[in-house]
Amino acid sequence: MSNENKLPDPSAIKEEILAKYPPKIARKRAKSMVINDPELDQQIQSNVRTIPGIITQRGCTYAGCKGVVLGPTRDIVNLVHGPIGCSFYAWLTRRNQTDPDEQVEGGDNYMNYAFSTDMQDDNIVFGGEKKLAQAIQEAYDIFKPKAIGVFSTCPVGLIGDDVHAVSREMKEKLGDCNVFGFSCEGYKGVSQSAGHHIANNQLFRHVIGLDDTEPKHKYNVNLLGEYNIGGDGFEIDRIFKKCGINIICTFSGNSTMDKFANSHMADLNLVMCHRSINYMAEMQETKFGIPWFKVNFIGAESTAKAMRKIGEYFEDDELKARIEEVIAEEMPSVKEAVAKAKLKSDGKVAMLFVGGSRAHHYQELFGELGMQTVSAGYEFGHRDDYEGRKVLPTIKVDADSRNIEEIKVEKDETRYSPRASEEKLEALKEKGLEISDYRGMAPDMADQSLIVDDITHWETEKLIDFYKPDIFCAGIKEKYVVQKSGIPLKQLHSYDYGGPYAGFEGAKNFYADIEKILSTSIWKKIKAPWLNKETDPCICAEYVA
Ligand code: CFM
Repeated sequence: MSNENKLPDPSAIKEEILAKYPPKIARKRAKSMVINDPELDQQIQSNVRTIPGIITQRGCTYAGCKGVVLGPTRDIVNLVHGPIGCSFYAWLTRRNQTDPDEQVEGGDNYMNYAFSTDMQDDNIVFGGEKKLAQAIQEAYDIFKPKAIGVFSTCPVGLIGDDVHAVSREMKEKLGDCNVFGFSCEGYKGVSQSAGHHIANNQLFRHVIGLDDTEPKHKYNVNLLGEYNIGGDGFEIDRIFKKCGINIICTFSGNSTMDKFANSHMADLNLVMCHRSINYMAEMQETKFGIPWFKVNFIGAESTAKAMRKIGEYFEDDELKARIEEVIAEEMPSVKEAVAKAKLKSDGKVAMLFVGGSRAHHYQELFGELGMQTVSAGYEFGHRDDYEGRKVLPTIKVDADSRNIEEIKVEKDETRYSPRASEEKLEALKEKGLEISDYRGMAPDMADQSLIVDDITHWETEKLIDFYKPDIFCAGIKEKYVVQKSGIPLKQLHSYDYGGPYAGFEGAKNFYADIEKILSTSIWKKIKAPWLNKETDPCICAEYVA
């Protein structure tokens, strides 16, 4: 990515934004709004509580656990212990896809169901454990699934139902069904990030390592942090297959219980979304000796780079040659597509405010289109996602992060086997392959670009006025407000109705969709209703201390 163009200095707009907040809040928000200098180590406050009353983009811990990490797994019954709303609003809205026909056996697919204990007032008053046991039994009787995951919603934690005890009892009673619970109450952490961690822990405890079958392929990897939104995972699978590399398990797009159970037999872990799944990479490394490195399949160039890194790791000339062949086959149509889209996109400006990884990953795709990301941020990333893993030892553990269990993992006495020697890993590092590392988003962003963590609604409005971006990328909650301001919004969570955007084919889809968005003049013709003062008096509010 080019850091050559110096961007307009945003310090005045930053001051203007902060001036509207009460002093204490202004001081706090100032630490989460950083004018980037890629040469400096700047601290970006993140993973802290959202200020009450501020409109945030964030979701809850339950969403991160049930929706994000376990949601895309097709043959685990995901049973939500809670009121029905928590299930209804999490029912297939993330567009994670799965392919239940890919195996002759084990083609079960429960993703289109919404399983809930449907807690009522009397369960809140008298406890919901009996109802939970009944629901597990009922799901088992109807579907005979291999596994049932039980997800706690806020009231479960408040009334003290023990989902783990009920899960243990039911696992014993049923005999051939792995039942495990998650203490992922919505309020448990400051965002969905806590839910990712909880999900990683329980998957590691209850599922990983259950099946020691040796893989039959020569090169075996897991892809961590790829959730198959809009079919991204399918496109990555296609590329790996073409290169002759076997993905044992994708965590967790298009995944199954059996793939998780066998994933510890891989030679290498590839981390796509660092935020949601770095825990799994670390735990598998410690227990089984599987090294990991960061990859990005968003962007055709990044995809080629990731595949080459894998070739380097396996140190096999035949594999490296095959990877080069595949890249050479895929690239011509990519180049053609980007040249066409660039006629519209070159020199345009984007702002990206997405969860914990995509605000970084998608800067690559915009870069390929000749577009610059002037401002970006995560909803719930941690400092390491901005500043790189080098800051991990200096991150302060506060009361909120202490609340999330850190499981103690040790070498597996019989199954630990280092897949690569220390010397080999060192040699790869010398070659520039960042083993067990992630540099974060800030070093890749332009000088004077504005990084904002957990951006607020007020900040969004002011920054749109300041930057007048050609496109704003965020989610459904932001979409219509931004569009009413005359700026097109592309959803980077669900991809609206589009995708895949990963890999080579995905990049072409993205170029075409962005070209379409930039080619329409409709947004400039829109006048926000709140600007029409005669018919719609402006709604304003003042902070009262
Ligand atoms: Fe990882 Fe994700 Fe993301 Fe994420 Fe998410 Fe998502 Fe996201 Mo929405 S796992 S951090 S919790 S890349 S659901 S597939 S798009 S916020 S940037």
